[in-house]
Amino acid sequence: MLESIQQLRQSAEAEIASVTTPEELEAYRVKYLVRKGIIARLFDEMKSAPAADKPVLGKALNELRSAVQAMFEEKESRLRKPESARALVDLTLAGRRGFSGTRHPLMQTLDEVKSIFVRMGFGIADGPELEDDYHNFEALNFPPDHPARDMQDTFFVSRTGLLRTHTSPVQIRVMKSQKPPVRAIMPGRVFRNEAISARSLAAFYQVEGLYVDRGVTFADLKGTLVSFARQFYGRDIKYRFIPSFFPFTEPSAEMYITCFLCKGKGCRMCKQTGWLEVLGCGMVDPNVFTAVGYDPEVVSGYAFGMGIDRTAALLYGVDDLRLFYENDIRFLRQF
Ligand code: 2NL
Repeated sequence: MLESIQQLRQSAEAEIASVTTPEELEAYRVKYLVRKGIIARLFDEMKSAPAADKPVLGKALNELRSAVQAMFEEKESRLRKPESARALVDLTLAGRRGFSGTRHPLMQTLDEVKSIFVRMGFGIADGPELEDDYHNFEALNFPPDHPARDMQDTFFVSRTGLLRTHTSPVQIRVMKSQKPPVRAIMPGRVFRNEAISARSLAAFYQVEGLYVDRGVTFADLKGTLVSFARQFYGRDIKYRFIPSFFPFTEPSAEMYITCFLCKGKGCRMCKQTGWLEVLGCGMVDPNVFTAVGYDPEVVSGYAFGMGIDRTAALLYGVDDLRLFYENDIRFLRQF
């Protein structure tokens, strides 16, 4: 009888391993564990065994019953709560707030500038960041060895190949490929060999604009740029134009607006002057028209340029331009 108890234990172990459904588990229970099951029957049989064998048989049967009971219970809990179910969502937990990204502050600023000019009838033009000496300097009235080139310390990649120092070469390409009238802005990245600091970067964004037609005057320039500044910086800004120099415009000017932080009284942002420089501009130099094949006796035009990084820094009160490129999520989430 001891042997058949041993065999039974082996078959019970083998059978429990093949149980995969609650129905099979119930059949297992009925086979081994109920009052008329195999184990109960063995207990009955034991009663007719010789008295001397009873303690050993009883012990073996008790062990068999607890082992089968344990295997049954383990399988039962596993079937009721499968492994995969333990990782399922707990519907009683509070929800977690999802994190969605935001537009980068530089791109928000660029988009706003673009949309104002597009509403005023400007197209948007694009061009290569890797340029040549002709499009970046020569056609823009920077003669070879002219000191104006020193203002833009340039990354040369070969004798004439260079990273554009402004987006003006795009305007040269646009004028060379189409006849006047031309009215477009050119946003993009530009590169200068500057020592990187809170106030200057070696790679930054710029938007330039150009309007060429018969009879375009400095009054058109002012009207358009003042309208832009009012939409971008606010209805009630005051402005001033101060004479300046650019090789590709004559006359040239810098546009200032009253500091929107202190309203012109003088503060840290405007360095106590009450004025903020917002862009450079001027009437396109006749030499530029000649270079692109336009007749300066027939057409005239204005052009302007502004740095987006500086503009965004002004607008958002950011005091270090490098923050825009570190991509620290704690900084970017504020915009
Ligand atoms: C500034 C000033 C300026 C232009 C850019 C330009 C382009 C052509 C012809 C004439 Cl093709 N002018 N661009 C003109 C005046 C100023 O930029 O401070 N930029 C950040």
